[in-house]
Amino acid sequence: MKKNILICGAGGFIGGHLVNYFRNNGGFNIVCADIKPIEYWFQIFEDTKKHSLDLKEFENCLKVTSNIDYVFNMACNMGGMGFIENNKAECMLSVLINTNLLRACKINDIKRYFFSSSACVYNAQKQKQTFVKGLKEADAYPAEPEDGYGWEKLFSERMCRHFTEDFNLDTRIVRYHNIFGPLGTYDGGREKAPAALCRKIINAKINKKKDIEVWGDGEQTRSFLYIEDCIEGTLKVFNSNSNNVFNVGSDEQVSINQMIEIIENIANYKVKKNYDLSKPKGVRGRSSDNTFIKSELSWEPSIKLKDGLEKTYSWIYDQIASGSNISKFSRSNI
Ligand code: GKE
Repeated sequence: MKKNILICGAGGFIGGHLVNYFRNNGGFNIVCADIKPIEYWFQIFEDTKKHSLDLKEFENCLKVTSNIDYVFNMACNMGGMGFIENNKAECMLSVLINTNLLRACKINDIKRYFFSSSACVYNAQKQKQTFVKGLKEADAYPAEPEDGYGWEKLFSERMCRHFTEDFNLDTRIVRYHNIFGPLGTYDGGREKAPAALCRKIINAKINKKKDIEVWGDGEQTRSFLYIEDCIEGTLKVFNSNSNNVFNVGSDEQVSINQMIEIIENIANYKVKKNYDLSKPKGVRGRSSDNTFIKSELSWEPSIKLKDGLEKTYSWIYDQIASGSNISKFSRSNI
């Protein structure tokens, strides 16, 4: 008997790649749900059942989880710092998605529930310097997460835990650390730094411009995880027997200026960096400590930042060169 899998947020970046993973690793009936109209979904597959509906509504959660075995909640209103710093209430409303999905999963007796949390839950005091020590899972407490988005993710992690403890709902949780790759947002306001800086350098090269705008002073540091490693780590955690929270992130920490240099080399085009300190900067330094997932699940990411950026740059270049600038990947209002 084929198992039935529901991917919430299937119209988005990570959700779309997850659907594709399950399509290529057969044996599942795949049900997709996303608030966006289907024509705006980043990846649309004929051989999946698709629902365009708002999962903040309990009735919709009940409907899509009926007769489902496994649920992946990849759905939330989010984006890079440019979005989450300016849409704190909207990001917190994603708590309705996770809450109502958990309630519906309990009623529909789902076998396992996956929640996509974020590195934005980590204590801000531990991210005050550049090239900080990698964040371990315990570093989320004492709690001082990113305002808005980070608090929702941390609260929703705890709700998952209590649904496991009180109602025996089997849950899995990962904290993603800035996932990037093709078939994601690269413009419009929700994009994160890797795609944004690829886009800026591509546009400078195409238009023979010599400079780009960089948010902050460029010395802030991050680690960035390529989408293929993200999917692999996600399945490692989902298929494990552990209800613990796991980092799914890279420990290859770089400054934004260093990432720009990697992209310049990919583009074979040097740019002058105009730093705008008024733009959203987020934390000063962040990276993933992968000790726990390595010891528990014998897994760690394997794709280097440079290799992931090459694939991402090339995909964004094709999008821009083909004139699909108004593409669904460069809109923020949906
Ligand atoms: N988005 C963007 N666009 N960021 C830029 C740009 C630009 O053109 N230029 C420089 N940056 C800098 C930002 O100021 C920030 O310091 C750093 O790159 C990373 O920004 P980001 O990728 O938008 O987001 P963050 O890593 O700060 O935070 C994100 O973390 C994720 C989890 O790791 C969040 O926005 C969520 O997307 C998510 O929680």
